[in-house]
Amino acid sequence: MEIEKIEEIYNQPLLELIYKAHSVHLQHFNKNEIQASTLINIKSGGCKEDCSYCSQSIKNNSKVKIHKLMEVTEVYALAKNAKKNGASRVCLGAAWREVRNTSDFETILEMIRTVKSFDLQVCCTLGFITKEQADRLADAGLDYYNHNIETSKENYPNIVSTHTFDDRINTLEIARNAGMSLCSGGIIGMGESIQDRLSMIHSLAQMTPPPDSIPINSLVPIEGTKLEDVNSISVWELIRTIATTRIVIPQSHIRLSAGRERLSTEGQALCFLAGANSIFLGEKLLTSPNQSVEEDREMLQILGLNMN
Ligand code: SAM
Ligand code: DTB
Ligand code: SF4
Repeated sequence: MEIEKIEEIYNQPLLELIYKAHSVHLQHFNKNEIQASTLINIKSGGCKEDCSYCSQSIKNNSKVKIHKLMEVTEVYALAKNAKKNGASRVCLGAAWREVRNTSDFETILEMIRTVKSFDLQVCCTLGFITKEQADRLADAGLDYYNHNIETSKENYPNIVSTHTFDDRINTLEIARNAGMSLCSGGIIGMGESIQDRLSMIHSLAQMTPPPDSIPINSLVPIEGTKLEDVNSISVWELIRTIATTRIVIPQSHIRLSAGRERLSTEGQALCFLAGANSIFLGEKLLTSPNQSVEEDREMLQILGLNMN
């Protein structure tokens, strides 16, 4: 779809936009179903990249604890808990620029097998990977590889200087060619223009096929990061972004991701009405808090949504 057409969709009257997005959603998904993934930060902090939003970059001054790779036994306990809470997928996140072929990589393969033993889907977000690593991850049973494009190609250099937008597209291709499903989306509320958001949606839509899972994060302004003082975007802009993504990319799961904690139940309900059908479940995202499992349970009950 041309970017001008995406712009028209984004700018239509809000209620019409939500109505159309909801209709598209119902054509492609079972109603009242929501997918839930639980994040585990298997390697925290100390990343050499300079992503300006990220608390785990050494180029930022946030007070995040630096931990080496977690033990497999910890992943076992956390995955067990995620299963108990009703998640269908566990996402293992590592604050790395890229995966190295040390014993850490073998440990990650073991973690993947551990998560799978609970009959959970597993996703990894480990930074850049080579073709050989992608094949080994897929062989270990990795279902999804997450690598967000974050923003538009045009805005990317304003947000990150240590790698490029095309580097990220290349990693996504490597993961896809190894047979894994893709999870890729971005962050809004980093000071980007509406045009940047449209361009990000356009880039996701142009992938063949688009990622199965599209996380829409709204910036969590973390103390010590370069973006700590950026004003939060309004929930209406978030709803517009979700609804436009739903209409342009009808068949993918759209995850209402970071930034959910600051939204009311009413705000989140509108995001679901606009086509979001996935959440992160659990007290913590990677380094910042998420809405609690108890609050999520209550919210899903009020809205009549079931986790699948
Ligand atoms: N290092 C890997 C990478 O960059 O792909 C994986 C970990 S990285 C922390 C995972 C994702 O978290 C990023 O791609 C970004 O979209 C999201 N993220 C990080 N900090 C955030 C923040 N402050 N607000 C919203 N999303 C954030
Ligand atoms: C994604 O798109 N968002 C998640 C996950 N994929 C890895 C991470 C959100 C991180 C929010 C900030 C933090 O907790 O540090
Ligand atoms: Fe953070 Fe990932 Fe960027 Fe490293 S590469 S600074 S972990 S977002």
